Amino acid sequence: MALDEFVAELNELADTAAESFSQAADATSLESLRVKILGAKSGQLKSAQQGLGRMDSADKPLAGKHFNQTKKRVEAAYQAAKTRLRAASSTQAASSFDATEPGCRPRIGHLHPITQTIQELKDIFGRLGFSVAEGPEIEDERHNFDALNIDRSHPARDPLDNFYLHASSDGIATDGENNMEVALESPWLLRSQTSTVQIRVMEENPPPIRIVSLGRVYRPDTADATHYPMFHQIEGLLVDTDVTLADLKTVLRIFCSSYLGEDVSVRFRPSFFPFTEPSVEVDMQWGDGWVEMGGAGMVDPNVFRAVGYDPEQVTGFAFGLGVERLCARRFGITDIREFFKNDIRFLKQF
Ligand code: FA5
Repeated sequence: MALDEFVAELNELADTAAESFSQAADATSLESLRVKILGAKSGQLKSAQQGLGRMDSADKPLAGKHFNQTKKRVEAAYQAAKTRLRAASSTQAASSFDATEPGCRPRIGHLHPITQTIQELKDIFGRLGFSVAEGPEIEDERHNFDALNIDRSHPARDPLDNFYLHASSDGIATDGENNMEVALESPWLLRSQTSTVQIRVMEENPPPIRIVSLGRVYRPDTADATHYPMFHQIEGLLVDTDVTLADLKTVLRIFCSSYLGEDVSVRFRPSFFPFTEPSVEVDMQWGDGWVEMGGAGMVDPNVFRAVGYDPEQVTGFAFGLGVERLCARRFGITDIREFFKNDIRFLKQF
């Protein structure tokens, strides 16, 4: 094959290919053109390359050079067409955006129902003149037991009924670093009740006192519909002169009606707590029956003495209610374990 003829053939192939690529209307037709012209097995360029073999050997270097230039030109034309079609399709996508179509509503998170309940309880008691006090979840025995008139032999201190930290109630702790048993003056535990905060508030403030404290407490209870090993309590403490059990009942009844939004009956049953005298169990009506919401009573004189108050001068009432049970009562939830499963189908109802 003569060199002139080969060059003319390649030039024509390149012109036609550039023309065809520039006219390709969409990605599918561009792809079939690519296969027809640049295809590795039987594309036009491949067939033209076979002409090289038939050249005189003197012409081969020049012919080869020309073939490579042609190939580059054709490939460049293909790339240009590809870029052109891609740009066109994204403009088309942008112009097909319809601002009047209804959007997908983003899912907005919210506070956990127990956190919402805590905020609402603080609001209600705030309106009744109670301020909010805080206390630590890791406590010493003085605040969880001693100052609350729970003596050393009381079963409430049993290690099986409490989460002691590194320690048993006999004051022996394991020193993790040295792996030795060390005596602790007062072992620590996860508080089993928010009554600890009564002590902390009275230690730091003179009477009168009117506080609520809300937070987590821990007990090794088996989880069931009304129990969980970690739960929340709301503690209330009112100390003044001439406080009576009637005041306690009135405050609790107003609170229950405010929180549950109806005239709820509250029932007191005689009970015993070392830190109140007399003590009562507080029940609220639920349908035809009653549910136990917490304990309450008049602050025991020994508790006043433990914090340096004079029981001849002051009287007071205290109560401690279960927050999960209150929230469950309000929303008709029959199993408090639902609060801790973190099942979004349950949580999103609140
Ligand atoms: C107390 O914890 C006393 N500190 C309450 C108190 C305070 C009495 C002030 C007098 C003066 P009790 O152990 O009964 O009492 O618990 C109070 C409430 O916490 C229960 O009525 C219940 O509503 C809730 N509760 C108790 N254990 C659990 C648990 N495992 N899971 C969920 N709620 C619980």
